[in-house]
Amino acid sequence: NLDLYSELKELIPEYQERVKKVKKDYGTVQLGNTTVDMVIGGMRGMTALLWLGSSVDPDEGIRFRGMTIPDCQKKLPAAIPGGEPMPEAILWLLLTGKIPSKQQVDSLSQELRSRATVPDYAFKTIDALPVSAHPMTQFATGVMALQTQSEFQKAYESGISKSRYWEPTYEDCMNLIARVPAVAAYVYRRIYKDGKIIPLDDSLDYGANYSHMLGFDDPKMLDFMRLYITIHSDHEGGNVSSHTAHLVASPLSDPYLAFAAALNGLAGPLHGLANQVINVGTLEVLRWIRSIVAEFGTPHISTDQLKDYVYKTLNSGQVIPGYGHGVLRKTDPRYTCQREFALKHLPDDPLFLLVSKLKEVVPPILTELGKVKNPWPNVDAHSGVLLNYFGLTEENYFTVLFGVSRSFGIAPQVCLAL
Ligand code: CMX
Repeated sequence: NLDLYSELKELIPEYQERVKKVKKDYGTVQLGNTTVDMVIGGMRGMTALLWLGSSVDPDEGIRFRGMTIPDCQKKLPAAIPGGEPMPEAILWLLLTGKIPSKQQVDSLSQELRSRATVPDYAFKTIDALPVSAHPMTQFATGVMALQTQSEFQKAYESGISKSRYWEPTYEDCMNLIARVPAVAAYVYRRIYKDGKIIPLDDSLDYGANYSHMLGFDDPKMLDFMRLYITIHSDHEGGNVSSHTAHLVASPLSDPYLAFAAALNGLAGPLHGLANQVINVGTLEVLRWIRSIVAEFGTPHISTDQLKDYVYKTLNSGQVIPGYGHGVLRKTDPRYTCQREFALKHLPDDPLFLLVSKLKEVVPPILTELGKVKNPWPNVDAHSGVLLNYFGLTEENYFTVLFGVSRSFGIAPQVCLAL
């Protein structure tokens, strides 16, 4: 099938049958014991949700439908020869479990562009907020304005059969995914630029268009945006944004409501669970790196100076941002692929060199503390420096990029969990 809907129309009834059979055949099988630590730790280490799109192994990191990030980079279609996987391809993979052809991905790009028109009142709703409102508040508000277009809500009110819930849900997911870049880009332009909307370019794919609408047209940035959205799309069900969307969608709240709730979770650094920290991680990392540069007056810092700074941060009672993880016990593959991107495209950037040096200096010091379960870098240790290199320097906005990406991972949960 060239279009995703036709593909899902075949797959979803089979999937629904499979889930029913698993329930019937294995419904009473135990999946583990619940410990006090698990409960206090916010379900950490507990198998608690059916999560189709991705899984996170402590040693290996994320797999999207069984595929590692290097697998995705090798096998998913790219927009340019040798380039990064396209977000459209990860969406197809997340929803169907199949690797799409370039033709299927191009058709999905076209479909998303055709759905991308944002009603003017969504921008006006954002305009009602002070420009000083946090970018995530403005973004979530824009998403709630889009909710008025929910197809699921209309279909439910008109009495649609339960077995067909997935169809208007799918419509909502596709419209939502198609429209969030324009809303998110507007938030950026409104806060940091001239407030003028840069229209979608019909010749560009999803990731490239988001970068273009933000105002960044460097081909390398376009490709980084494709990679960024792909690797941030999902991270199993234990992280706050994915988990929240799943929870909010369960009483049949439509995908807009579920996604807006997820964004509100994404915006909150104070709930205390590891995955909630993901969302402030990038921001803190770049600030921390900038604070190192400010202290020494240059990004060219010796290993000893850097060690001293890491100890100084720890001694002041702070964590080293970008290091450690609630689940992972090795270097995050999302860090590694961004490092490889940097090595290919910006090997001499002084902040990248500083990030590389930190990777040598920080783990032994964290190991020395004797309590840190994972001394290795996570996804957030890298993304900020790459965005900064391409000119997207406003750290407060970074969580919005993460939010746009997360709309992808939510789609399989809400379409297939019904
Ligand atoms: N720097 C200093 N100390 C750290 C640390 C770090 N990077 N990572 C963990 N520790 C400390 C913890 O604070 C904890 O100390 P206390 O017992 O004194 O409270 C101890 O080591 C044990 O923690 P843990 O079990 O290894 O880690 P948690 O699961 O509790 O927390 C996380 C995970 C991510 C919150 C933590 O590693 C951290 O704060 N890292 C820095 C912030 C960061 O990079 N966040 C982004 C995470 C990205 C992601 O999840 O993908």
